[in-house]
Parts: sequence; structure tokens; C-alpha cells
Amino acid sequence: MKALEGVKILDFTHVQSGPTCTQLLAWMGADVIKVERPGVGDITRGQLRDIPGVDSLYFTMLNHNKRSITLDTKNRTGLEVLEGLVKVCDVLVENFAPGVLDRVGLTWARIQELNPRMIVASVKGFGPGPYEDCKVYENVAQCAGGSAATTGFREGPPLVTGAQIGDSGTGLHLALGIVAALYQRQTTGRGQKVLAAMQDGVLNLCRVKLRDQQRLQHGPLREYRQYGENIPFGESVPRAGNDSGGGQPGWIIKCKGWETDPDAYIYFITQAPVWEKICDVIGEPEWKTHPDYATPDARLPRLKAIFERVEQWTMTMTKFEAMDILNKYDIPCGPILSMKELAAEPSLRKTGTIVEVDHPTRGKYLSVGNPIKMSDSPSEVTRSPLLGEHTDEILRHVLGLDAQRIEEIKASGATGGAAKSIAAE
Ligand code: CAO
Repeated sequence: MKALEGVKILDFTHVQSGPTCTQLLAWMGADVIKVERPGVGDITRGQLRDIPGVDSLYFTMLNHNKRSITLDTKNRTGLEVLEGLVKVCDVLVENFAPGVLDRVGLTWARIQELNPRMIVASVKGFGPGPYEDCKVYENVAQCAGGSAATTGFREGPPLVTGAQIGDSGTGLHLALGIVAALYQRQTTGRGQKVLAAMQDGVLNLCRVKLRDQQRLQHGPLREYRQYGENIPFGESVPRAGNDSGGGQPGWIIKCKGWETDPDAYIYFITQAPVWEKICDVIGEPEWKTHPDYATPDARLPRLKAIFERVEQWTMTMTKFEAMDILNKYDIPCGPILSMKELAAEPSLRKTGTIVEVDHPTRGKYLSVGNPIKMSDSPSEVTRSPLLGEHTDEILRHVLGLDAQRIEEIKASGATGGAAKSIAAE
């Protein structure tokens, strides 16, 4: 048994944000039926391709454990099939541009008529407001949600981060909303609409920066390096480089080999409870009692110099050697691990956080498995579906259609081939 066994998801998602959400639900046991446009499918199947004619890693890594049905939802028969799926599924997940679902004919009122228990979960770029009609991609959300303004170095331009907090982050938020709505439905018997806007999701993840915005009204942010460098603060939270977002100052510093290895760095935290151990390790025992260094407050204006001193020490060893020594003393730190190093990390393979998946046309590839580990609902990662691989199976077993009806549907072009659109009728 898996946690979400018995839950049927009508997955009308594409690109990254929606597929991340439904992939998580699939890993937790939901039956995820991905509806794709005949002949084309999710646009990412063909984007950033590394092997000609083969589903891209972009697609395969976001669509594990799902089934695929091809359906032209702009064709009358296709829409009938889609409505049939609405009747038998528990959740419809979509991340189309605003208004698309209504144009398909699946308004909230129509969905309620078909299945009042249905939960309709959407990712949109923005919630209600001036930008609600805008199309949004990852970096737009990072910029509009406060991440870009607070990422990067103070003297440089805003930066986007490699972590897909706008897409995958919002997919995660949406998945939580869906599970909560399924739980509430047990009491109310009704479905509901669940909305996760990418701007909101990013802002939620930037919560500590809105905290700092308000702290600014009461004085400079003393844990930001610029305080110690006597650089005045402006009206909004500045970019903090690699400063820690919390109360324990930290910074990224060089390790042996940094001249040639772009990832030969370690994140070092001068956590107050282990300050004395830090002084001993780096060879500055007198800092334990020196009035300029002995207390966290005394250290704040001197953070730049302190990290430069720590760096002199870390530059004499690799990031892994530094990690071994610092961990012995309980000093918080973390090596900068490259994707190459992560891909080869045995402990991540062991826990299933990195998995090797076999695919009929691509062969073996690495993917990130389910990062959420449940003791009674372990996840097994199975490959993404080929386009329309499960069309027949879904028509027959999910919708319970007989062979004659399936033939009629196919002859209409709704699942592939040339189909007449409703607009053309
Ligand atoms: N059969 C027939 N038509 C289909 C179909 C199917 N199976 N599946 C989708 N379509 C049609 C839709 O009906 C729609 O047509 P209309 O515009 O004529 O109504 C169209 O395909 C999809 O439209 P879209 O506007 O969603 O797609 P896009 O590529 O132009 O925009 C995106 C992509 C991501 C910018 C937009 O979907 C969006 O803003 N989504 C919400 C925010 C989001 O999730 N962004 C993150 C994406 S991941 O980086």
C-alpha cells in the first residue's frame, strides 16, 4: 500500500511546475493520468534534447510513475473523453496560462456539474491582481517573488538561483494543498479549488527577507557584512552575498585547489556556541578572550576579517578534509558539492534520492528520486511514459469503454491523427 493509493489524478500539466507536483503525488501512490496533445505532448518532450528523437531528460525527470493518454481536447470527442475522466478522477491538476481551462470548456461550474467531489488544483504565475493574466516562467517568478532582489552581491545586479523555487517550489506548495483538500473532502464530501501562484510560492520561500525588510526600520542589519564594512543600508533589503539568512554568521570560503576547481569552497558558520573551538582550530586561541572577538556582538563589525582568517586555514586543505576536522568539533560547515560530485555520491544512491532509471528509447539515466521518505509508503521510481503509451488502457480500464466505442474515438481523430476542432464545426 502507498499513502495515496486509490487517488486518481487527471494530470493536465506541462513544463515544470505542474509536472513536479503530480510526480510527487505519483510517488506517494496516486494514479496519475497525463493528458497530452496528440503528436506533440508536453512541450518539454522535445526541449533541451540531448539525443535526437528521444524524450528529453527535461521531460523524463519530471514525469516518472505517470501514465500518458493522448487527447485533442479541442475536438468534440476528445472533450467528451476528457469530461469522462473528470467524472472518475479525484483531482484535476493544471498549469495552463490563465483562461485556458475555461476556453477548453472546463469551467469550475462545469466541473462541479460533472463531479462535485473533484478538486481542481492550479499553478498560475500570479494570484488575483494587476498581473493575474500574465504567462510566467521560473525566472519571472524568482524576480517577482523577491528572490532575485535579495540574491547576489550587493554591488552586482540581481541574480536568479539555480534552485527552481518558482516552478518546483510552487509544485511542492500545490501538492500540499491537494493532499489537504483530499483530507477535507473526507468530511465535507466536496471538492474545492486549490491555487498556488508562483509569485506567492517564491515569496513564501523568501519569508526571512520580508522579516529583514521590517527590521531595517529599527536600524542596520548587523549580521549583513556591509554593516561591518560601514556601507550604509538603503530603503530595502540589500543583496547579502553569501551571508547567512539566520542569526549565525556564515560565508563561503576557499579551500585547497580553488584556483582550478570552481567548486573548491566550503560554507563556514561561526556559530556562537562553538566559537572557542573555532579559535583553537584556526590557530587564534587568543581570540577566545580578546574583547574584539570574544562575543557575537563584538564580532559582527569584523566578520569580513574573521572569514578571511578562517579562509587562510581552509585554503591549506581540501573541502572534504576541512569538513572532517570541523565536524569533529561540531562546527557547522558544508562543502560546495558540484552536480558531478552529487551524481556520484553513494549515500544519495543508497537512500533513493538519486536513482538510475532505464528508459526504452533513451537507456539508463540518473534522476532525483522522491526527497520525502515515508516509512509506510516507500517510493519506487519508474520511467516516464512514452507519448500516448497508455491511451487504450485508460479508455478501457479507467473509463470502462468497450472496443466499439474505443474504435469510434480513435476514428474521430481525438487521440491522434487529424481531428476536427470544435471551433471548425
Ligand atoms: N489538446 C488540444 N489543445 C491543448 C491540449 C490538448 N491536449 N493541451 C493544451 N492545449 C492547448 C490549450 O487549450 C491552450 O490553447 P488556447 O490558448 O488556444 O486556449 C494551449 O494549448 C496551452 O496554452 P498555454 O498558454 O498554457 O501554453 P503556452 O505554451 O503558450 O504557455 C506557460 C506556457 C507555462 C507560459 C503558461 O502555460 C503559463 O503561464 N502557465 C501558468 C504558470 C506556470 O505554470 N508556469 C511555469 C511553467 S514551467 O516553467
